[in-house]
Amino acid sequence: MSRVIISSTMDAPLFSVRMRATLRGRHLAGAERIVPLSDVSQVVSDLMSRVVTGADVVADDVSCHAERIDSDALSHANLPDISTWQVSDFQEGRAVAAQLLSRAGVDPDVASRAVQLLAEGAGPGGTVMRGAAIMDAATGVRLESDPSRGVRASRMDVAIECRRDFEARLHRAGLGHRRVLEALVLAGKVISAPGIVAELCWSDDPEYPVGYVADRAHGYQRISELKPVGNPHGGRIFFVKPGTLSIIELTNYLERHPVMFDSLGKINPAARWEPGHG
Ligand code: PML
Repeated sequence: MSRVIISSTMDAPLFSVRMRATLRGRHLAGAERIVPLSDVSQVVSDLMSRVVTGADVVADDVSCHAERIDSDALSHANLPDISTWQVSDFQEGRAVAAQLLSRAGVDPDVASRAVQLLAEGAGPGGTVMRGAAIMDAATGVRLESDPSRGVRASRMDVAIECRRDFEARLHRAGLGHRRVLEALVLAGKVISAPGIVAELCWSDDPEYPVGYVADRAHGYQRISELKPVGNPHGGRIFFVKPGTLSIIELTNYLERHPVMFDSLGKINPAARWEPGHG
């Protein structure tokens, strides 16, 4: 029975629905989904209602855009395994992040500098970037063409028939916050990109100190604290192995190539980080 539903949903035309909210030109919130046409209006309404009911800061410009996806171009992929490292404070969290990055193949010195860069604000003059920085994993050279906009990973989602099950499994594991699934899906797409070695991320939401390092071999590795609560700095850095893809091709893949996830990886219980794990 469920097979019939899955195949009929998969055959329906799919739309990428993307919401973005700004205040005086500054990015406030964004979210996106890939859904069949029949779900577009509900998803538009869900995404728009986040802006109304969400933060204490009210946006002055909100746009929601729906665009048909070319189903022949759609890739299917598996979400990475999830682990959570409990650390005592953000300083330890940042040291763990640097170790996880170097375990993934980022030069150790580049890894430490990258953590510091995100802590200080990777945009011009220490501002928070709108998208992600792209960094050469061996040299630390910044490669994105616009250092204030960066690159925005986009056009990825969980297959609609899997969403409820994934949300329920994450909820049972204590990972029901919507940021977890959203970040997991984004990281899943980023580490599927040719030439990507790892991703480092923590939120610019002052109330959300959790962040992660993701790489293909070790999955989505959450770190319980990467900044003190109240700190508005955050962002993403994508580390690349030089010479795999041109930055134009990589950016095009990350921003435009649609990826749908139809399986959730293993969810490991949270564990304390002990020296030697790396
Ligand atoms: C989590 O796994 O708890 C999400 C961490 C990163 C959140 C990034 C963001 O929402 O901006």
